[in-house]
Parts: sequence; structure tokens; C-alpha cells
Amino acid sequence: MIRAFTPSLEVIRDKVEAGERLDAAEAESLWDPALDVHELGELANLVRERKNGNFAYYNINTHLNPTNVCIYRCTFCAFRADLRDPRGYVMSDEQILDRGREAVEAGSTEMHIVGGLHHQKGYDWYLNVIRLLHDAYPALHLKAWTPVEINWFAHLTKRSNREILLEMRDAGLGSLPGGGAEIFHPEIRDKICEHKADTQEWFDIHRTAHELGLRSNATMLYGHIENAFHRTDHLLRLRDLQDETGGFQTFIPLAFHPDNTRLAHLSKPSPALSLRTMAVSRLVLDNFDHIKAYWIMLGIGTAQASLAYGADDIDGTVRHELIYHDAGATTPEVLSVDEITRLIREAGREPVERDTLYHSVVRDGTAWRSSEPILVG
Ligand code: V47
Repeated sequence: MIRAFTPSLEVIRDKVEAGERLDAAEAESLWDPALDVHELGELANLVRERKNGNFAYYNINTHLNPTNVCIYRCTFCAFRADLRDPRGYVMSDEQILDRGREAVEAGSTEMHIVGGLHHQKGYDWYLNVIRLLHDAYPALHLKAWTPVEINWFAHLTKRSNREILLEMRDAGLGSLPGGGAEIFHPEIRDKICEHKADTQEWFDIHRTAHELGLRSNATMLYGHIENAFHRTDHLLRLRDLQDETGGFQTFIPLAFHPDNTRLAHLSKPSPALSLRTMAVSRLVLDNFDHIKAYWIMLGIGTAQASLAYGADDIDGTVRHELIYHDAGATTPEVLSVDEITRLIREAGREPVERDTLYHSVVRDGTAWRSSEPILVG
């Protein structure tokens, strides 16, 4: 069947096929429900295959949230706890090292570390998390702390973000995860997380990290009180910094999970919005190599479909994820390598195990090594 394209989709198709950048108005038009989500997906898939062929990347990773006690009260967060809340916890050094051992025994190449900002823990406690793990398990890549934490450490110590990042890097920090981005536009940010690191701080910290040679990721929390304008603004701000530094590796759209949050009256974003967000992200972020469909929060079905709507990565096997499961995610807590590679193959893609910095991983029994950087077209 031949479909009649809306004029704007024709313009977009021509630009995407020619490898030209979409401008702000074109980017915002992609959210218009009049533009068929599957046609957008087809265009996003063109870009995805141009950049990453038929590969779909995954890694073997473990999460560590050393404390859930947090001074901030972001409206979307179900994970945080007050200081005297019975749900509140702080992990001991021994528990942190146990998690590292478990990660290594499970073959993890990466530990993803984020947590609450505990009222009574100083900067040294957080620095020690990195030092302990790196000294004991130097091959484990520590992808840790968002700008929200870095900004808090700078505030606590009255030192610069650069000094904090340098000290963390020297202690074993390998890269920064993409969290804390939420929605950058102040109309929304001021309503959902007014106290924590603001947009300018988020960008300054990623810029500084990139200058220091640390790669990082970026996220966007969608499907709550934001609209198409705010999402477009978010993507364009990221595209601008990437033009400047080239330091971002992956963009991860995060679907809002409302359970147990102060926004519990909202419904979850639909799979159709998730697929559109994946496609729009791929089309607008022309300077990002990778778009990740985080299966934990999308659910396995939507994550599989996302591999045809612009995504080329589905994160990892993941063990000990808490942030989404506290907010009602019903996905499993871990997938085995067999399960993750099967779901990639079922979606028609070729699974490639990567490390955090997108080198392919070669395994020989229980030993592994990072090999060639994965070449992106
Ligand atoms: O910044 C918190 C989000 C983020 C909820 O870099 C929620 O590879 C939905 O950044 N519903 C942290 N989202 C997680 C994160 C991440 C995840 C996976 C991979 C990477 C990476 C980074 O989680 C927060 C916030 O945007 N979040 N609560 C919720 N109820």
C-alpha cells in the first residue's frame, strides 16, 4: 500500500536520506501524532543501520546503589528514602566489596553506581566506594555518579567540579552514567526536581568530564508532565554539547514509571510513545553513535521492537536494579547472556558483547578482554 506522506514527513525523509541535520522546527514536528510512528521508525532505522549495521550491543553489568537515603525529594523518584525511614539503607564497605566480588564472578565488565545524597555521609565516603572497588577489582569499569552527585560533592567540599572529577578519576572512576538529566527545560525541571543540580550544572559537569577524557551517557525522563516542546529542547541541548566535545557515547530515553512516586496519579507512557521517542532521538541526535533501549524500564517486548526504531543497544544483563523496580517495573531483575542474546536474535539483530567504552569483548572461559573499538559508520 502506498501511503500519502504529510508534507513535513517528505521533507524529513529527504533530509534523513541525504544525511542532513534536522532543524529545531523539524525536530519538534516529529512528535506530531499525524506523523505515523512506524514511518518514523523506518527512517530512524535507516540511520541506525547506517551507524551500526545489524549489530545490537549489550554488556554484562551489575548495579550498585550504596544508599537510598537522599536529601532531595524529586517527584518522580520511588527509590529515595528519608534519613529515619525504615526503608532507608546504607551499605557497609563489606557489602560493597561483596557486590564487587559477585559482579566479577558473574563475568561483569561494568558496575553502574548511583545513589542517594545521604545527609550524614561526607564526600570521602563516596570517594571510598570508588577506591574500594577499583583497588579490589581493577578490571571492573566503574560507571559512576551523575552530575547531581558531583555537584553535591563540590558543594560539600567547596572544591570545583573539575577537582572532584579528577580525584574520582584517579581513584578509579571510568565514566559517567546518563542520569540526573530528567527534563532540562526549567518549566518542567523546576516542578519535578527543583533543588538538585540545574541544567547548566549538568552540562558543565559533562563538559568538564569530557575535557578530562571521561566519556559519559545522557538520558531523558519522558512520559510525565513534559510535552513535545520540552523533549525537543532537551535533545537539542544535548546535540549542541556533543557538537562541542564529542564525549557522549549513548543516549537513553527513560520511560517514566509512576508507582510509589508523588506522580502516581499519572499513567505510564504507552509503548507507542516509547517507540516514537526512540525514533525521534535517533533522528535528532545525529552526532550520537548509540541509542539505548533500556529493557529494564521498557519491558522486553518494547525493547525488542526498539531495535527496529533507532536503538542499537539494550544495556546489559543487569543485576540488583532498584530505581525502576521500586517504581513498579515488572521486568526481571536480571537476564542471562543466553536470554539477552536470544531476545536480540529474535528481533533480527546480531548480538555483540561490548564493554562500557564500546570495545567488543572477547571471552575465553571465565577470562575476558576488551578487543577492537567497535567501528561506527
Ligand atoms: O536520573 C528515577 C530515572 C535515572 C524513575 O548511563 C526514573 O547507561 C522512570 O540514568 N521512572 C537514573 N525513571 C537511571 C539512569 C540510567 C539507567 C540505565 C542506564 C544508564 C546509563 C543510566 O532514572 C534518573 C531518573 O531520570 N528515574 N525514577 C521513575 N520512577
